[in-house]
Amino acid sequence: MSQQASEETYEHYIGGEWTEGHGDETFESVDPSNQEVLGEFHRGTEEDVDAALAAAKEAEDEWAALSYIDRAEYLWDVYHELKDRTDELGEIVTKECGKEISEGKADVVEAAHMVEWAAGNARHPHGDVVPSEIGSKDAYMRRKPRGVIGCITPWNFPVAIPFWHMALALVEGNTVVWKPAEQTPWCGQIIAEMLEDAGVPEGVFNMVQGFGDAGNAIVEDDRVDTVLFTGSSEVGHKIAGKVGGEPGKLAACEMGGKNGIVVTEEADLDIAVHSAIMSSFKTTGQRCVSSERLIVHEDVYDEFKDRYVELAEQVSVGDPLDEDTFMGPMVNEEQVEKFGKYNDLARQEGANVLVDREELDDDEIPEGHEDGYWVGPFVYEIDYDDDLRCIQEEVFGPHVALIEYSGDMDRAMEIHNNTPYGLAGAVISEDYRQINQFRDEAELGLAYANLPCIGAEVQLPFGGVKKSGNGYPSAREAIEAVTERTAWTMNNSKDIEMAQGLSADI
Ligand code: UN1
Repeated sequence: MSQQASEETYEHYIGGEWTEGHGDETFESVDPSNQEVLGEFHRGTEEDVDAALAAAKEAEDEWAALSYIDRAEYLWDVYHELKDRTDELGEIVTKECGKEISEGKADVVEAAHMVEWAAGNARHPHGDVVPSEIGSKDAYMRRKPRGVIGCITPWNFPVAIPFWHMALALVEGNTVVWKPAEQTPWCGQIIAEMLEDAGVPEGVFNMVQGFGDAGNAIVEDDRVDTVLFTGSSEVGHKIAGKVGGEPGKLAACEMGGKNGIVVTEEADLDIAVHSAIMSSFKTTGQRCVSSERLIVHEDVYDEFKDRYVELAEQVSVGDPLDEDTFMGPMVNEEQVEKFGKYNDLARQEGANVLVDREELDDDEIPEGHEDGYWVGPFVYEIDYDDDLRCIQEEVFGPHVALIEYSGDMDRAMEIHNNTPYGLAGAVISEDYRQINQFRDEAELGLAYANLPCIGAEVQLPFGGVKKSGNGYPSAREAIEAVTERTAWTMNNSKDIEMAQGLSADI
């Protein structure tokens, strides 16, 4: 696919074939910086998902019978392609989801890292040798593929997250049915072309473009052994609830957060301000790890506030392909509206607004991009109260609350942990005791010290606790969701001897 909008209507990839599928409807991929149409895509139906699952099921045994190393070979081709085409694909990511160009490229780099990690994993040991109570017994744990993995991925990392889900699942011997986000079908198309070009056997990898109804058909089908989901809390909770009730089926979901940064009285304020700006405004606040709560000690509050506000007023919003841009547009109108609603809610709940760039001035909007989904930072301070919705609910935008606290780290941790979520967070401090308290007490899947709370590397587990997720659909820990374990025990003697002192006499 070229970088220009095309006359072609793009198809699903099912059983090694490109197909229009069963439905008549199409949908468009739209550049959020100017509403230019980037391509038209067939919208998948339940019948298309059915066909993809049938293909995945049929390919299952042959794929599982290959060695890990043979399966990984296909992924190495994809790895080299991602490396060779990082700049080109990074621009496509930026065009399709609006994040600025260094982030577009980083998305592709992260995908390459994930594929490298998963393919390299093929040569790593895959089980545990376990001691037995009986000298003549061998015991060990084997991993086997689960079968068919259904993957549903979000628009904000349209290349990296699909590979978080799929690279390891494939190397471990599963077949895959994937639905890319409806906002980023172009990236979906390119990934499917890459796997096709790498020669992945037909049926092993299948892609159905579309919306929630197609996603739902994946979630509800009994042929799917594991559902991997990364996306909104609302959808993730439904999936976890549905799949959780079915024995034999697994769901690993990674959802949102209301991520906090604690700036203590011992903080280096250069690090604090820099980390907070990065965490709040990169990706225009649209990472699941973006920070919307800054919890700052009273001794440093005024200085931190002045410096943070000054920078938030200045961060450049603009054409995401321009290397000087810090924040691109939001992804669509719906996100802009949600951002506006939460800004209003904060006002109603008593916010003292410090930066209001919700609506940009005309001269801030880049020429030729008047139709983009533009917003700038919205920053406020608010007296802390447990019940305030604006500091409890995820906005997924550049909406940031400054919360002043007094007292010690116990108070900071109380405020920090008082959200339903537990994805990412950071502490900024020069005092190792405070840092260690944060490490030990923060209810988080990803915790940082003296860093932004974004930018995790793929070789670390990525996922949340509390309402941020169940299981890990991504990175290292995803092995638990895409493999089954068999505890294997073998007797090497002619006698039967039992553990726990159980008598074997008949
Ligand atoms: C997301 O926030 O939606 O840790 C994914 C990071 C990236 C992945 C973010 N590696 O910021």
